[in-house]
Amino acid sequence: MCKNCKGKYYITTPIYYPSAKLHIGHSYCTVATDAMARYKRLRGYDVLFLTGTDEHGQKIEDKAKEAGVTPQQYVDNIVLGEGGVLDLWKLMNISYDRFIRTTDDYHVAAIQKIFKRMYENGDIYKGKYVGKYCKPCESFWTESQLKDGKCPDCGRDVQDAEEEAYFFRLSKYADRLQDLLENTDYLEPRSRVNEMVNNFIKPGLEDLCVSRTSFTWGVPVDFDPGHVVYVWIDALFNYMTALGFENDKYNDLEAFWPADVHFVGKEIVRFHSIIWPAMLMSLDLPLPKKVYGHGWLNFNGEKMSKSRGNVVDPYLLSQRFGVDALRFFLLRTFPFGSDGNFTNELLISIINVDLANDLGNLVSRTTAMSQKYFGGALGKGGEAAELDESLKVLAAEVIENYAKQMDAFQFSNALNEAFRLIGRANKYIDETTPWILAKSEQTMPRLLTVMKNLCECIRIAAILITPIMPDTAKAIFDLLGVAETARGWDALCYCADADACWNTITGAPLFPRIDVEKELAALEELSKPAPVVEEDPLPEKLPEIAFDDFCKVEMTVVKVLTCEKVKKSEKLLKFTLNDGTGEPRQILSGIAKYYEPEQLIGKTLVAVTNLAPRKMMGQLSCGMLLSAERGDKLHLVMLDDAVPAGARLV
Ligand code: ME8
Repeated sequence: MCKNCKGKYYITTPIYYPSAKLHIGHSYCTVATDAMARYKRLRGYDVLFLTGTDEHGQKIEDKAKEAGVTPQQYVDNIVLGEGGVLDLWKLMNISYDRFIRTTDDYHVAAIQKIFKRMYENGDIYKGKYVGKYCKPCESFWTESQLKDGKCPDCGRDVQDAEEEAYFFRLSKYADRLQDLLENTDYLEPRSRVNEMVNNFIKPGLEDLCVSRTSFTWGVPVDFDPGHVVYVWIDALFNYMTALGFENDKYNDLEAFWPADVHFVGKEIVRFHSIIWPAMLMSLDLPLPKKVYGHGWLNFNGEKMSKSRGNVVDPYLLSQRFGVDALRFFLLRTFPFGSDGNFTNELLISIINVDLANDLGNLVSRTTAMSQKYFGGALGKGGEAAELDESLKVLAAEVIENYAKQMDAFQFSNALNEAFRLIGRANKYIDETTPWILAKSEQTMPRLLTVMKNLCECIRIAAILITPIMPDTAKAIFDLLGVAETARGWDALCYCADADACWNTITGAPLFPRIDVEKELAALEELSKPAPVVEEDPLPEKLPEIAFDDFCKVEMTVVKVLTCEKVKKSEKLLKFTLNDGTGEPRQILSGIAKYYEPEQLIGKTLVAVTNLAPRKMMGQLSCGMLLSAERGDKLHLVMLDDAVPAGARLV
């Protein structure tokens, strides 16, 4: 380990189901994990931050079928495609170190070995499963676990399930699990411990069904064809296979396992605090140090879900407000362990109050005054006063509290601390009235010190917000001309004395104030689901014809020589065409509604050239141009210009 390194730190997010595009709720956990990873890096830890996707299971198989693609194509599109999972994490500035997909070969092979090891040590055995299955949650339930006959997690209907299956001896670990939850800090917040112990362990843990035969999109049990491994075994072990457990792809197990913390949403705490440790116990492996179950983000008081049509789109919000503002909002507004209610009003208000008024204003006032009174250069000298001491004392207190809160995953409280310093600095401007100090030569030294104190408060606050708003912190450092070496945790000691110097510049406001009414209206408009375009009905089917009948139609490639509207007709265009014979051919076509004549000159079209000529509006039409029609839309059949005039369609 390097001399300055504080140690290893391994942190994970849940791996996401790529069954639909991710929404702001998914971003919540990943942004929190990213902030923690950045904080630990700032503190000098060697961090490994893992995220990824959980790609197997019946739900994915069903969705792929619906979409008419293979399950692999389906997940590839959501993970790698435009606007997919990887794009979203890039947009949200997620600094993950490793990304695992459970369809990765090394992971699949490792899961097969893990399953076999538990089979061989007797913890997995073959039996028959009779019970209930919730497809959306990929969860098995016993009759007694159901809530009003429905899935206790999501409240949806469950289906009967009966099949030959493998079981994991979960019951065997009940006592050890209860001890782990009750007598260690394994699971946080503590409020979740009672729920696990009282609702799941005390009523009696039943053995867990860990294989399925009714679908194929999963990791095959290699010693019993037809069975696929239960998705949660496949998914949970990602935390270890991504380090090299039972595979040669990576070699970090010794350095990073056990994980320091798994961040997970509250509804999957059960899997992480019962099934996961039990399987690790079965394999005699060290347990992760902590599982932290965060709350849910609802939207306007309701659970966010695609079927309700109320999912909040992180792309849209980042576009409107910037990624840092969104990251800040998520971590500043909702205490990490509790549920939160997302509303657009709240988002705008937090941006306006904290970011535009407090932080943004402090930075722009300070840089503007530094420019105005000192041309941006705050050199040596100055005159200190007693009042300055209060800033120094507060900064030390804020730094200490901030660290305590971050170490306890309380992002909201930690940010609160940083904003106490920002608020105090704003007040310091009002107390010291720099614009009055600037009026006299005699008070200029005092003004110099006031400006240095302001810069120092901002620099310290910027270090503290770095994990949450990395781009904003950098922008602030650049405005204040802070050296690289003064941007890290080790530079968190307050110094605004006579030797301190700054070279500030001014820039555009960091967070312009948002017009609430206008923005709410714009968001409402932009969030409206795209209008459903009703497909025109298919044209009626025609009776079958003999091949000979088809051969009677002469279809020839033609080039448009001239094209013009027919006088007094709204419908007709008159074409002169080169049909390869050397003689121009005239055809009238009722397509004036769809094309401007000039658009068509030079185009390569297809005409029926053995149709009996007929007169239209007094002019002769020798043939018919082919077009494709559905409902009220029409497109002329156009060919590549390389196809020569006179070529016959066969
Ligand atoms: O659970 N608010 O994947 P997932 C907050 N594949 N968090 C939310 C949320 C919301 N509105 N909606 C979802 C899975 N989440 C499994 C994990 S780990 C070995 C396997 C959170 O895509 C949810 O709580 O359904 C979970 O932690 C995460 O998003 C991924 O959910």
